[in-house]
Amino acid sequence: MNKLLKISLLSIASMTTAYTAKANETHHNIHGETHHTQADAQMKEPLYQTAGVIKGIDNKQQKISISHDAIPEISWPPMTMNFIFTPVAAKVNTFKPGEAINFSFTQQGSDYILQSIEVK
Ligand SMILES: [Cu+2]
Repeated sequence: MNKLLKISLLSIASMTTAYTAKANETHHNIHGETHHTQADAQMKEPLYQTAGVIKGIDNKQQKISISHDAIPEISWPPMTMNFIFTPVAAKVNTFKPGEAINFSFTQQGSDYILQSIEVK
């Protein structure tokens, strides 16, 4: 009886360990997946580099409005438009409207994702 109890406690312990290991694995998978997706997106989606002036920053929507120069690669004239700044949010928060910037972005569906931003 005592032995049986020990065995069942042991199996609970190993189940817990297995569960923890699985949770860690999942956690790593999530991270791996994220990196993989980003790397994939960067390989699949071309990165466009241009310059512009910040018109506004909407922290709630994670969008930055930029009046950008023409982008010949995609036949864009100069215009003011929104970019999603989620991947570089920490950096965007140090900028202010009116600042001249160099920046890069990728397109994902109908969204334009800011990938880098620097003061000119
Ligand atoms: Cu545009």
